[in-house]
Amino acid sequence: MLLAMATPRRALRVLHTADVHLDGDSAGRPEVHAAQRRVFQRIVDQALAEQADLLLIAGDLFDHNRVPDDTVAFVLAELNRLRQPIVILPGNHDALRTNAIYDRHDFTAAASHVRVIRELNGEVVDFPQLDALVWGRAMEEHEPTFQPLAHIPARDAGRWCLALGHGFFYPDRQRPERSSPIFADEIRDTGWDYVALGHQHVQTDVSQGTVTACYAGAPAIEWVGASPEGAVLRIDFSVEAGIRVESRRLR
Ligand SMILES: [Mn+2]
Repeated sequence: MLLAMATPRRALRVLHTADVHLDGDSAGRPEVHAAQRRVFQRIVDQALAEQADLLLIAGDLFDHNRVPDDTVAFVLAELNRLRQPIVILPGNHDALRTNAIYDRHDFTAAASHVRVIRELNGEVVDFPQLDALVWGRAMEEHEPTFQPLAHIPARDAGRWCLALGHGFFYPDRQRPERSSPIFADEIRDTGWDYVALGHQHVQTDVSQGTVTACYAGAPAIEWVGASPEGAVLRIDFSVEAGIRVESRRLR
C-alpha cells in the first residue's frame, strides 16, 4: 500500500452513482418515470458541474430489462452530454440475462466514451490518460453463489484502481442467504483504492482496511416538491491528500 501510494499518479475525480431504477414503478405511472429521468439528468449535470474525470454507475441504472428503446435513447442522449468516460455495471434489475438491455443495445457504438462491463468473470477497463483502471464483474443471475468481487485481480501500483460491485454487504463471513454477497474481507483483501458499490439504497461507507468502499445510495429515495432528496458521491484521489469521499446533493 505504501509503495502504491508513493507511485506518482495524477489527481482523479470520480462521480459515483447507482440504483437510478429508470422506468421503475410497479404502477407504471408516467410522472414517476419522468421524475426518474429528471434525476438522471441531474446526475449528468452534477458530473459536468464537478468536472468529474469519470462517472461510475454501479448497477440498476434501469429498473428492468424490458425498458423501451425510448428510455435507452434518453440515457444515451444524456450520456452524450459528457465527454469524460463512463463505466456502467449491470445490476440485478438490468442483469445480463436473455434479452438484456445491454445485449439489445450497443452503448459503446452509440457513445464511444461509455463502457458496459459484460464479462461474467470480470474485466478491466483501462484509462491510461487518467492513470486509472476500473474493474467489474457482470451479473447474469442474482443469487447467493454469485460473488460480485470474485476474480478481482491484484492491484496495479501505477494506477488508481477502482472496482465496481452490485450486491449485498456482509460485515462478517457467513453462508449467504442474500444474493450477490459482498464480504468485508473481500473488500479489504482487494487492496484497491476504491470499491464503488450499488444495490443498497442508503448511502453507506463500508471501507475496510486501506480500501475505501461506499454504497452511493439511490439518488432519489424521496421527493420534496419537484426536487429529489438524493445525492451522489464525489471521490477525489490524490497521492498527496489520499482519497476523500463527499456526498453531493443533487440540485
Ligand atoms: Mn439492485
